[in-house]
Amino acid sequence: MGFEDVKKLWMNGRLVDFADAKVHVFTHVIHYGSGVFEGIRCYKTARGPAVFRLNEHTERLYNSAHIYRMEIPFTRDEFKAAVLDTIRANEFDACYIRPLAYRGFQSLGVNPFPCPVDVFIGVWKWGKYLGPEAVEQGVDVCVSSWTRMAPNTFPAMAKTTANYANSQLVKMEALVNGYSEGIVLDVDGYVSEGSGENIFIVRGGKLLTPPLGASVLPGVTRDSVITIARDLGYEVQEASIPREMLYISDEVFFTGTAAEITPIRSIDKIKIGEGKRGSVTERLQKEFFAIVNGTIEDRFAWLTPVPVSVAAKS
Ligand code: PPE
Repeated sequence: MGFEDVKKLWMNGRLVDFADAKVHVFTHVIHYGSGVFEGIRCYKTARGPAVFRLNEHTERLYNSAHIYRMEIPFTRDEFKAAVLDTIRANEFDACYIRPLAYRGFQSLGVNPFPCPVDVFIGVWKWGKYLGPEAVEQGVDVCVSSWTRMAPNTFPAMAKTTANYANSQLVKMEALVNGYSEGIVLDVDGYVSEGSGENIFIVRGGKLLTPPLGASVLPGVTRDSVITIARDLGYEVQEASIPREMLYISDEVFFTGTAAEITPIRSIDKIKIGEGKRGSVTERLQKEFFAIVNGTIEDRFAWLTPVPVSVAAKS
């Protein structure tokens, strides 16, 4: 996985050695999925490492905690500074960032209230999520036999560890059947998302993506792609997508922090479009990667540079 070069993690306000970043087995989150988290990427640019949409990820983390009645014991500014500190302490020029706020060690039993809210931030080098070729070649996926959690069961707008029980069922089923990923339908049978990605379809030059009511995570990459696409002159709509519309789309792609923009070339062994990355997907990828890698102007102010002179606490 590439944890070998991770030197430090941030835990509850201080940087600790990788080997010391441990929790007790009686920690509440292990038993009851009482954690909220983020996945963020830091990209290498000519002007040094830069974190992609740190403000939006921070906001979503605090929103997830709010939904679960968790008080994160750090301000948003302290949290953001901690993310930058952690990257710097590891001397990474590019990495994946995993913050997690969770109910800690105090007592067991479903009631989480007696447990403290602990926070850690880990970083590591994470390459291409769905394989090294995926971003150019596209991936072969299936529609899952599992359904995404229904509204008013597990809130999809909260990125909680508990939601990933459903994601794991989707992912494992896809993998054992020889697919890279599964697309999961919502409780009404409409397209929701991938186990760890949002999804877009392209038909007649127009983009469609499921609305937030379809039990999707409000993806930061989803929002970025909507913004970039509109800026480039494409029409984008949030709309319910019936399963069969996937098969007759010109292009389908996943978006996510880990997956970035990954084309889908077949679904349930049905070829999508030409069976390879489509031109709209490629155009969006080109713009997205140019922004995150800092080779064109950061016109939406999405990058936070990692300052070279932050004093790392230890
Ligand atoms: N839906 C789900 C279920 C999801 O997990 C992610 C991110 C997204 C959509 C896209 O959201 P965003 O990253 O904000 O664009 N999945 C994260 C975790 C993947 C993992 O295996 O862990 C990620 O991409 O970081």
